[in-house]
Amino acid sequence: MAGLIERYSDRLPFAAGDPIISLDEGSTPLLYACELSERLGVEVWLKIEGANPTGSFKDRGMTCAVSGAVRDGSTAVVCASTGNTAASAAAYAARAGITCAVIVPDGKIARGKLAQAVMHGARVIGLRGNFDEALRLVRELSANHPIALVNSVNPLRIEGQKTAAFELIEALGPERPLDALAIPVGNAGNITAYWKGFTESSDQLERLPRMLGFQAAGAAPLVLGHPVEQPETLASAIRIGDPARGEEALSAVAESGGAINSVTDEQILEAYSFLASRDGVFCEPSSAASVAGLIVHGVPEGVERIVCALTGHGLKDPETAIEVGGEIIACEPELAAVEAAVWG
Ligand code: AN7
Repeated sequence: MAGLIERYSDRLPFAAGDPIISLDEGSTPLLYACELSERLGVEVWLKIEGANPTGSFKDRGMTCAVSGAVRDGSTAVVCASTGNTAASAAAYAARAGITCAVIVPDGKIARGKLAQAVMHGARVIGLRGNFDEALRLVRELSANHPIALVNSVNPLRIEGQKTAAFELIEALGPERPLDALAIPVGNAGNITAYWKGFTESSDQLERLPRMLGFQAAGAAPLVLGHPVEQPETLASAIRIGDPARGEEALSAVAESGGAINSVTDEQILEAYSFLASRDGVFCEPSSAASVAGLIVHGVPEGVERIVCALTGHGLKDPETAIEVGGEIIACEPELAAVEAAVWG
C-alpha cells in the first residue's frame, strides 16, 4: 500500500520528483462500534488512528512535514510535544537520515512515546515546563536557526492530516456520509485538518459533518474562552493550555454547526475502559475523550451516523492502562490453583 503523499498526490502540495519520506501511513481501519452504538442509540464508527506506523494520527502530518523539510534542504527538525508528535517526528527523521530534537514536558509524557523517541535516535529534551512553554521555545529556536519546525503550526502537517477526512468520505460513501465527527482537541491542529479535508471534498456545507471537539476539563481553554496557565489532566497528550490553532478550531466548529465541550478525567477513563472491554478497541486516554464527550454531552439532534477519531494507540500509555485495568491474579504453578484462579 502506498503512503499518503502518493495516494493523494492530486490533493497535496508535492510535485513529481519531490523526495517522499513515508512509512506507509494512513489507510487506517474504520470500525463499527457495536456496543457503543447500542449505548448511544446511534450508529458509531471508530477511526482507528492508532493503526498508523508510530501508533498515532501524527504520522499523516509528519510524512508531509518531514518530506517538505528534506525538499527544502533542512538537515534537522524540531518539535515541542506531549509525546506523539515527538515519536512520529523521531521516526520520520530517522527514515530521512536527518537530525531530530524533541522538547517534551519532563515526566509528563506517556512511557511508550518516550520509548519511541529515544529508540529512533532523537535528542530528547525534558523541559522543566509545560507544552505551551515548549512550543514557544521551539518557535523561537526555529526562527533563529536552520532547523525545520514540524509542529502543527507547520501548514504541511495540516495538509497531511486532512487526508483522514478523505478516507472517511471514501469509506462511508457519498450517499450517506457521516453526520458528525467527535474528536479530542489539544493544540487544535487535527480538528482544523479534518475540517479542511471535509470542506475540500464538498462545496455543499450542509452535507458536511458537525465537528464535535472535546477537551479535558483541566485543559479546556477553548471551552473557557481563555488560555489555561497550568493545564492538568491525566490525558497527557491533550494537556495543553494555549492551543496554537484555537481560532481555526472555533471557526470549524461554528461553520459546521458543531460544539466544543469538556470532559473530566473520570469520564475519560470510563469511556477508555468501555471501549477496551466492550468493543475490543484499546486507545489512549486522550483519544477516549471523543467517546466520553458523546456519552456525557449526548448526541446532537439529527445526528444518526457519527465517527469518533481514536487518535492514538492504547499501548502508548501502559502505566495508565495497568492502573485502570483489572488486577493481576497471583497463582502457584499447580492445576488446582490455576482452576481456582481462572474461575474465581
Ligand atoms: C492521542 O504530540 O499535541 O488538537 O505534541 O497525541 O491536533 O493537538 C498531541 C495531541 C489528540 C490532540 N489525541 O490533537 C503532541 C500533541 C492524541 C494526541 C491530540 C494529541 P491536536
